[in-house]
Amino acid sequence: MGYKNNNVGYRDGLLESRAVVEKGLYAILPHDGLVNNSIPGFENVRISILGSAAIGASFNDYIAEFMEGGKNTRGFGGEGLETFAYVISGKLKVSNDAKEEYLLEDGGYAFFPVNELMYFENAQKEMTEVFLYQRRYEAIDGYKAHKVVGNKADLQAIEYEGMKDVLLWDFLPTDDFGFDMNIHILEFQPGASHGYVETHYQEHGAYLLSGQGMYNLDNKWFPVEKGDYIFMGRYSLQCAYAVGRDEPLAYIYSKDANRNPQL
Ligand code: UGY
Ligand code: MN
Repeated sequence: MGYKNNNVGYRDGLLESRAVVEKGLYAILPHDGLVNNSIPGFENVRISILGSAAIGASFNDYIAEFMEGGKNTRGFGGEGLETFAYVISGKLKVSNDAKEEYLLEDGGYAFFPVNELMYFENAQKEMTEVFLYQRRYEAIDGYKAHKVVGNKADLQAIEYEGMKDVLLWDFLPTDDFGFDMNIHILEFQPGASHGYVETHYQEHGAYLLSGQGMYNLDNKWFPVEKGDYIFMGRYSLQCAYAVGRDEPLAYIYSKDANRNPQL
């Protein structure tokens, strides 16, 4: 059910949901509960706000479907904000005020540093699905971030913490204090899992790209699948088992990095 698969109207059974929202701690927003939002600048785009300050996140996440002619000519981001876009499927033209243009296809991504607005245009007739992120940049003296544009297919997958059936892709530099966050994809083959229950300061917003899993948040287990969104707040216990039969459990997620907690 839900607007994303055009399956709206009355359902056969009772209303029910897998959603959990523990503000500030963690949340699961299942795909069939997402709603279509209107956001200034986005035209012909079906977009849903996922993570935001209202749920306890220090960032905004969105899932966007650019329909035919879908665009944003007003600019995504703004004063003090850094932005990231990942094309799940389709073709998206991304540009900036300097009129630099990038064509992103499946797996394509773009990070624009603080204050550099991102403009979008669907570059095909069919729908283009995009995960979007923005956050207030935390600057430190002597370092700055730079624009990064690429495609997942050109990145080296890393075996995650010695596990052959768990792969990690890092989209932004991991050795540059100019960057105060990173975006990654983690992919677990069916049956694979984290090696331990993580407990850490950093927060995540994760959009599930494929598969099914059992996700542990705060020592409770939740079934999740492709199209769901998970927010993990600071110190939220977290780990997963991939339980789908056919496809790996994979998600794209953000993680703040390279900064000392504010006092
Ligand atoms: O990078 C991470 O902290 C990641 N392993 N967390 C997660 O998958 N929940
Ligand atoms: Mn983590």
